[in-house]
Amino acid sequence: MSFCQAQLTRCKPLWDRMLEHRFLRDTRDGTIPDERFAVWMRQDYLFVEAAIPFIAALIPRAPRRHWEPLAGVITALEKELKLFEERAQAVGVDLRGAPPAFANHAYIQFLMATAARASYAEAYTVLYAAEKAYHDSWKVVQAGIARDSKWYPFVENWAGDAFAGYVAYLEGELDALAAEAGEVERTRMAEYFELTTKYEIAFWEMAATGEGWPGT
Ligand code: MP5
Repeated sequence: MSFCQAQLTRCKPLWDRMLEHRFLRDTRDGTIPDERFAVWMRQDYLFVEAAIPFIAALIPRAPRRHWEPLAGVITALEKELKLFEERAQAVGVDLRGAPPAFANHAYIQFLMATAARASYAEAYTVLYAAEKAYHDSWKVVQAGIARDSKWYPFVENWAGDAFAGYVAYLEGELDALAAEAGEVERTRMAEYFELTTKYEIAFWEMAATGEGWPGT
């Protein structure tokens, strides 16, 4: 079994928890309150912005064949920020209206620490897990959301065919990196996959419960 398939099988209980999250269900069913969705918009805008330096930091350590695709990821992220800005304008949300929530702050720090300290294959594992998580999560939403929902452009972005192709590409490349890695590094890659999945769950939970910091 390939590395990615092995991780998705091993982490299936966690992955299913993510896909069954009430934030996704309520968005799919059209019952999500606008203010709840706005929390996710504000927070994910900050996350996507932070993903740009994460990707940029990987380029100098990437194999030559990854330079152009990673540069393309940065272009796609800039386009995504514009999608957030367009939707925010349309529904009257201030994308700079709140600082990063606890889970978002932690996830962003995790990205930065991974870029700085982990091996390239480990960092690429985080990239794959986060992109695969979003593709699968928005597929859940796509299965029931009204085509004329004001949130549909987000569904199209992550659940669409272009993104599916990108995730499939990442999967093939990560499998190749895992095949070249030694046993110790492969074990760490598996840990990064699981940790990223947990951050994704924490992110949906934050979107569903609010932007505050625990205990404050
Ligand atoms: C992604 C995202 C997908 N936007 N937010 C979280 C919390 N996880 C994953 O990444 P991208 O780079 O926006 O496609």
